[in-house]
Amino acid sequence: MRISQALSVTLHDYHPPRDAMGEEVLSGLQQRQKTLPCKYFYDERGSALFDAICELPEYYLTRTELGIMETHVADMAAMLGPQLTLVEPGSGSSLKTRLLLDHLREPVAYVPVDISRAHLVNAADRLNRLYPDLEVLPVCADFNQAFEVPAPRRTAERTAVYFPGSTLGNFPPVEAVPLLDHMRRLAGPGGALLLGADLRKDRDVLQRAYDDAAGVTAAFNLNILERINRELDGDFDLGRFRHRAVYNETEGCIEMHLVSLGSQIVRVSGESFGFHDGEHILSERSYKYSLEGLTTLALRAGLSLEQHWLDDRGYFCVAYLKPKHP
Ligand code: AVJ
Repeated sequence: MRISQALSVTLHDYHPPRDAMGEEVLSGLQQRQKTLPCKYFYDERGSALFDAICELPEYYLTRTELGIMETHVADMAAMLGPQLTLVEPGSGSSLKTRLLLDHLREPVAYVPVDISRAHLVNAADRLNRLYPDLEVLPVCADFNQAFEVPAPRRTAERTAVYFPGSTLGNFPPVEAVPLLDHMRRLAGPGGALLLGADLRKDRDVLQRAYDDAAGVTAAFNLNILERINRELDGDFDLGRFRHRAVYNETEGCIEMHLVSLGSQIVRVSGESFGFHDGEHILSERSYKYSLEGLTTLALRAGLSLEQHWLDDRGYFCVAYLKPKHP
């Protein structure tokens, strides 16, 4: 871990080495079902495209979650309590966080954790200027790997982990349980978790949210190939892959694919990968939950769902979770 000064904030840097991406990408492409880890969507362009996705009419998630937050933020802040250290894994642009910060009583520190360093530092710097009484302590890390929450100068009453945006949905249940368990440990025995989760719903609504008319999600999906070309010496022909989003009803998840148009051979870091016509790379899974499913998942991670808030259509859920055995 490196500690450095970036803009107005001190950065705790656990950024994985560059070859970590190479290893994960190559091993994903070597599998029978070729896959790419979705965390690598978020280079600078990918992060900007994701911000654009959040504004799309079809992408109801961000808007709906924000609506739930706006309506119930006072309740949430009351449950979270005063003098908090708020940790946010996968903080991105920290858009929803401000609403929460504005309602918390005397929050002590905000710890945004993100893999995209430039995006993280900019967001942290902005918040640091906006909230002079708050200690903003950005951590650059893959939040699924080990990192420590930097100690704020003032001691906090408790630690809460804010995990909005249905980021949890990117993890299949076998990975979601250890991840939630990790967050429970970050929060500690007296801590809490505020979690945003997308709920199961009509297939067409879901598929449109991941295959918008303007093609922003398609550009977001294809951008991972461009990143591989640039950073891992790849030669993907972006005109020969097509974006596809399908709802897998059995698994309860949206799958994003990159479909090969024709048979072709692609080289990445000196290795060759053959594609036949119509073969696809699985680039992202986005799990959708039922309330019961979410409750059981949380229980398996030692967390009990104490309270939850929904929008009128029941599209999205924000849940307040506490360690089962404090
Ligand atoms: C950032 C994981 C919540 O799954 O909805 C948006 C990512 N992918 N459109 C999601 C995403 C395609 C997003 N999460």
